[in-house]
Amino acid sequence: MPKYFVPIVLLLTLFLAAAELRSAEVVPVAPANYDEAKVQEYTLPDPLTMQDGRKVTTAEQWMKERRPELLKLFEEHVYGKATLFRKGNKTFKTRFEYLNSKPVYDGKGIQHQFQIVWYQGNEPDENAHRVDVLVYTPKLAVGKKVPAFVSLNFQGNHTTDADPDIRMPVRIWNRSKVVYSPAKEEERGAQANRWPMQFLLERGYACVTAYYCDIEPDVNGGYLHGVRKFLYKEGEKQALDEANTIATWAWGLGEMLDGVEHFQDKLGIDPTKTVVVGHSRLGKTSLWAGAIDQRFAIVISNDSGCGGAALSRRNYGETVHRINVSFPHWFCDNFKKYNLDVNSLPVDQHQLIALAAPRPVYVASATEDRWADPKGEFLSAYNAGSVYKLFGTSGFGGVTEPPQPDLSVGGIIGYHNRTGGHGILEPDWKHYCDFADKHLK
Ligand code: GTR
Repeated sequence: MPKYFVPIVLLLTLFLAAAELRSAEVVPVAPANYDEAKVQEYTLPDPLTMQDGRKVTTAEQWMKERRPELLKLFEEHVYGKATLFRKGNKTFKTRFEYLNSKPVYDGKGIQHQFQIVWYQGNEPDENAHRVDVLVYTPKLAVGKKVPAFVSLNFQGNHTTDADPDIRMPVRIWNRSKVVYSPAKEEERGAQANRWPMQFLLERGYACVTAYYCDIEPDVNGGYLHGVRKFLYKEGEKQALDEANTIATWAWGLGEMLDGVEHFQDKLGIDPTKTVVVGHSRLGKTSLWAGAIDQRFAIVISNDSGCGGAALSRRNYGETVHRINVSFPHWFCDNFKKYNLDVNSLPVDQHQLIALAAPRPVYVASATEDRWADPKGEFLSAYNAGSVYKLFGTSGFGGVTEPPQPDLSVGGIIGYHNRTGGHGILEPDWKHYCDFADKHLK
């Protein structure tokens, strides 16, 4: 063997490894495009064509074959499988503990609080993981039950309403480092403009909310500080197609619904009439929750953008590459494979909207929220229509063009584009109540 052979092979290997690293991770993220003329051409995968090429022509075929196939593709390539949360694999238990109630808003409603307790062993010990759930229910005739919105909040239950008795989270998690600080009294009601509790009570809806970081902190590496601490040991690497934070929060929404079912008489909520709704990253979460848990009667996405309602194939605003670099802990690791080649993704987000079928589904954008790509969100809603047609429903109600701002359009798939920026405000909630009135009451 020539004496330079070994060093040359070594150098070559090092060079190739470095090149690999560069292409996989270090390619700079392209600046966001906001020019419609620069949106590249794309072909959307057809919701009604099976992977083996067969056409889906009946509602039954959709439910039995295509829906499970798509769900699996979304699990494997986008959100991750929640295998470890499923019965039979679950290494922890769930218990619900009712805490308290009192009248609110001059007797218009009742505030309830309960806890979801996740624990191992016979009884919850100091390692148990607890999530406070806050519920506002309209005052009702005894024995009556109302529909409810089920939704996670960003900053703690105490920020949704200024009421002094709302329990504060033990930890408010930082979103860039795995550190937390205590909640503060002055934060009470700080997010009340996103949670018009009195309005919802007057419209006859209950609202069920919990702090999303109570389920699991929203930070890379935070998974050992939420419910997934029961699933992994420190340093243990999860599989490329395993659930990450969005799938964990989505599963958590299902646990909240279990709690509602458990306490339905006390809370006065009809668990067959729940609307899962979320804003932004929590809108991505509500769409996924509605897909994996068909007990949610209506699914709503508010300004969810990339990885939510917006089509992944449209390079407008936030892209798959950008989101995976900024938030590596949100989606399963397989999703990162599409950073530089989004057209090879076997699914796109209109198929996620279609996973709500035949249930009513609603997508909302905001005119100035270009990062979330309002047009891409509209197109998802539009392209989900073919699936709803299988069920003989109104689908998108014949809508073909994005509507003027603030107008709610559609059929069993609804859509609006609120004037203004990224947020979930009373005008959005008004449309959600109108939509739910139409489909639930
Ligand atoms: C942004 C992110 C969006 C959206 C938003 C939010 O930074 O790029 O995808 O999720 O955060 O959740 O507020």
